[in-house]
Amino acid sequence: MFSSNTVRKMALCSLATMLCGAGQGAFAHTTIRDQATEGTNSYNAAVIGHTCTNPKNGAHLPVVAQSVLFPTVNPEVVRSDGVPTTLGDEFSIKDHTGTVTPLTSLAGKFTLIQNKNIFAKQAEITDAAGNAIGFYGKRGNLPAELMGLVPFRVSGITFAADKCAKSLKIKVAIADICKMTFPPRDGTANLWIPNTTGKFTDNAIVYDEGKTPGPKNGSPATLTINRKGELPESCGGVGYDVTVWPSNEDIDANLPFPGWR
Ligand SMILES: [Cu+2]
Repeated sequence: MFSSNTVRKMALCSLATMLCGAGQGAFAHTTIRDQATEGTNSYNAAVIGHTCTNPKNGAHLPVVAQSVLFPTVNPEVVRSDGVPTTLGDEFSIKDHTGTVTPLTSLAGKFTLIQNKNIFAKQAEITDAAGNAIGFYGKRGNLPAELMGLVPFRVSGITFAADKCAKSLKIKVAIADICKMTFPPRDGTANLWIPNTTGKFTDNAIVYDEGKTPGPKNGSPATLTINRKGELPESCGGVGYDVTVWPSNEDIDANLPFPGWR
């Protein structure tokens, strides 16, 4: 017997004629459009790959709102070789005056680009210092059979010349909302977050079919920034990837927005 979640995932797969099983397909879920290269500002977008499906009858609902959150509150920074590190050890950022400083936080490194083709109301989500840490859109309408692009800018991030990071992978927490119910239930929103949290408790809208519920087993979007050129000679050809994950407290505090909290 199919669970409602199985039926929902099957409906999503047939809707977009895509492989949903692995949950990582280029056209599955909500993703980040492009990989970026270190050192230059880049123009990117959140790609809404599909809308919500009512688990009872399989009906597809338009996306009416969205929240996008970059990890800034106690993020977990993980090196693929297991060596402990920090963002500031691996990366730096150049401000508009040309001053280079260690990248201590991702706050303020993303800017929402106005584009009202989906959401009539757009705003940034900011921290106490006024830095953008994400953004939301509401009063929107993305029909179920279409895909959506929500553009934003990423500040140029530079890789430390004496370190061996090949890429920076930023895990982005996203909620695509079809009904403004809070907390969301299966069918009212799709949650692209690492795992369930204190506020977002429904396994059915966090984990793909067949995935074991648990830490980092959800499907957040990934923004990848790649090192430009070869690794430094001192790396001996061996590099690693650095992944930044949002904390549960960050998601609970900052993914909700006025009208959906
Ligand atoms: Cu999907």
